Amino acid sequence: MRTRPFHTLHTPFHDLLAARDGFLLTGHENPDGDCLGAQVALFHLLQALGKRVAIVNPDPLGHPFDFLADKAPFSFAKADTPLPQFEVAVLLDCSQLSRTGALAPRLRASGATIAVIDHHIGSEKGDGTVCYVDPKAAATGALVRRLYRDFGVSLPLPAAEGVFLSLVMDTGWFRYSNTDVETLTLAAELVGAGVDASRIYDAIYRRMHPETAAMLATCLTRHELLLGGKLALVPIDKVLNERLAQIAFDTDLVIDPLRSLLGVEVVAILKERFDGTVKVSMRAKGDIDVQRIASTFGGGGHKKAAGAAIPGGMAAAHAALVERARLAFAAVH
Ligand SMILES: [Mn+2]
Repeated sequence: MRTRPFHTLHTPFHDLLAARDGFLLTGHENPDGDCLGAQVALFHLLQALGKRVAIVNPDPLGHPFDFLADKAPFSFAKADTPLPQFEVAVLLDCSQLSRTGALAPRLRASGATIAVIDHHIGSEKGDGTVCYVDPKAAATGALVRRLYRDFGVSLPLPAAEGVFLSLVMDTGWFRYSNTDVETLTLAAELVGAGVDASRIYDAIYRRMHPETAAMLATCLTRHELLLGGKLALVPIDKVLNERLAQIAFDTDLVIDPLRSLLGVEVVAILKERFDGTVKVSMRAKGDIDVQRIASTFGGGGHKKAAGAAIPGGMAAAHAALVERARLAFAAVH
């Protein structure tokens, strides 16, 4: 018989980690830094607990997160490659199998237990049968850090770097309102454990494609101030969107200058795909809850950062979004 790792907190999630073996860690398509950083950290925790574990994402590690390749073995699922043997699939930073793209039907058909570790609102109502969800946590990586404590395992450096990446990505390097005592205490502890903050910053932000400045100018030129200047909206048509994708342009670059403007309360970036789907990402300042706006389109996220996919092309998505935002402002003001 296997000896079970000792853990101090007995939730169904902790018991699952202790009792089962063969974990497949995955996350949403186009994984962000929180998702990937949390995967690195959970990978090393499960290894320390003596478990078989693999990270298999719907997409390969893209720029700028390719620097994580030497911190954990990342793989991604091509349509016909077999998945490693697993009993438990853990979704990180999301809670719906549909977010895992082409992996979703394979995970569903596997019969494996679906577990969720996430900090999005309502994630306990997703596809996970065993969940570790705390919407008050600034990042999914912070939840994985708590698991290390609960199991009495100390963080190896790659895991500390993963948690740090999660924290800085989801707090905007400690500028957003989710920056709290836990995040700052944790950051200090991680730097104490050897994390080089400036190296991580440089890896993410100092290796951009040379066309990035010109593309940023193009995107900013297209911004519209609507609803009395409260909504800043940037429509990115499919041709421009394709070009941005080719240079791995981070549309978050467009958000900050617009969110800085006096009077702007919501920034919305609308990215049109060739199939007519428009991906909307919203950031708020002040009292507006963009998660609520996103949820009216079937999307989700957090109060100050949320997204959704709207079918039907740019003109329809633009009109629908402005109308929902108008209603949201009317409800607050
Ligand atoms: Mn996150």
